Amino acid sequence: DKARIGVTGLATMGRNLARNLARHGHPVAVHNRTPSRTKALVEEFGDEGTFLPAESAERFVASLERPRRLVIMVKAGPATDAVIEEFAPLLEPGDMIVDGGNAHFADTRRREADLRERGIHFVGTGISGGEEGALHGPSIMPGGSAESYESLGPLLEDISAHVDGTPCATHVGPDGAGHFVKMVHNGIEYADMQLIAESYDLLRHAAGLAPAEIAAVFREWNTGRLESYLIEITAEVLAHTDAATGRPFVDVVLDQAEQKGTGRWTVQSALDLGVPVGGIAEAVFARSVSGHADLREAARGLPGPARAGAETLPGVPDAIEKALYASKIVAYAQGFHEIQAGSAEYGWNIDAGAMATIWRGGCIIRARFLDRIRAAYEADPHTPTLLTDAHFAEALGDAQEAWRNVIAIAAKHGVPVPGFSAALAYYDSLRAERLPAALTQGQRDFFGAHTYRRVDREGAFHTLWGGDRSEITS
Ligand code: NBP
Repeated sequence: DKARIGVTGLATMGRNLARNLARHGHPVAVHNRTPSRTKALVEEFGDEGTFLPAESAERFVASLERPRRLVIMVKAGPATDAVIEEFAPLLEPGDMIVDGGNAHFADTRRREADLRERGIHFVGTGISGGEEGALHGPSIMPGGSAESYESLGPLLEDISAHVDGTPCATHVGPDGAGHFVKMVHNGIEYADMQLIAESYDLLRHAAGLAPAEIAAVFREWNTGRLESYLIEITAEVLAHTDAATGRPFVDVVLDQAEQKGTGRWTVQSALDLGVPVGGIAEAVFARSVSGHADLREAARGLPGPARAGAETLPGVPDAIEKALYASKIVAYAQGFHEIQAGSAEYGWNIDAGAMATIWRGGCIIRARFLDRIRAAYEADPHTPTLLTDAHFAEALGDAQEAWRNVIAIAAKHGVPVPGFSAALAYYDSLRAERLPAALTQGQRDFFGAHTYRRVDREGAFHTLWGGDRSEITS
């Protein structure tokens, strides 16, 4: 008997994905460059379902029913190309290669175009939720052809997370659309985590609360509109005590955040697309700043306010909750703007509301909040920004005093809040009647004759700055 699907690359992710498929009753062929991993998987978990182990690429491909569905779960980058080159010659027109790794969408576009010429469907697929998600139900974001989704969709939806009976998997769009959306998902995740980190920092150093007390605040927030996986685990981490020292765990962890690159890609891509994603960019930069131990060491003695420490500021937790919610709305609005811009640029026709829907389960940013985003797109599928949705606009209005006060308190006490500040600046920029960009245009025309447009007439104009300062049309 043949396998319905095959997985090659059986490290943490591939192995759990294969087990997930087997547990759902799908016979799964398994293969890994180093055969010991394949053996170990079957030995340990062989009784969870039907596994068809193969040592060689040929045997692996031969064990798949046609059209073949082959999932690659190897280290993203050159390894993915190597594996494609190993398997593609063994496949036939109509077969499908699913790349479930964290590939850059530009690589996915290149691979898809190449394999399409050879008659093979290449399905770059974002898979979110880490190893737990892969095993128990991830959020799955497949790109590639609509035809391939007809064949793969039922399998992927079956093993994905489900929320209210709806699978957290859907066809995102052609070629690199799936990996693009997964990338922006990760960028949003960076922003969300940064905003939570700033909230913690303020509760600690402006409101003077201890980690255990802050854990209780997050636990409380998790019963309201901020309810989410990230808020939940924040409470867990803050409540944890280090066994070796008896100190709060958060105080024994080196304060230098690392990153694997998808947040950076989100910002790089946003720059290419001309989409302002300041909240996401500040989150990436905040990790970068934290890692510059040398700069931080050199600057440590610079003057500034002492942190409030034990000084208790009444009402601050509630104000921070409002600032966090408002800033979160902005970060997500920026991420969704990037998705819509990418969709327009590459002709993907992505349904933004459907992305919010499949992120509700399985992935790191899963949250009640995503239902609100889905509803916003249901109300107006073509809204230029989520900020103007009735629910979000009301929340932003309600947060005004708190949001501004929190940022002022942070500035006063020397607590850095780049995420909160960037979010508010974006909000104020969008709603401003006039922006100082008019002055920028004047400067550009002055030093570079770059021309400007006028508010009262069509056309491009230039002022003769070095001459009699009369205006000419250009
Ligand atoms: P890794 O990213 O650690 O990759 C290890 C796997 O790649 C092993 O199976 C290894 O085979 C194989 N491999 C390498 Br490395 N080079 C190869 C080559 N030239 N030819 C064939 N196979 C090769 O595994 P992972 O952490 O399970 O992640 C898999 C993918 O899923 C990655 O793209 C990752 O970015 C993505 N992802 C990971 C997570 C997560 O939480 N870990 C979440 C979402 C997505 P070997 O056993 O022979 O060395």
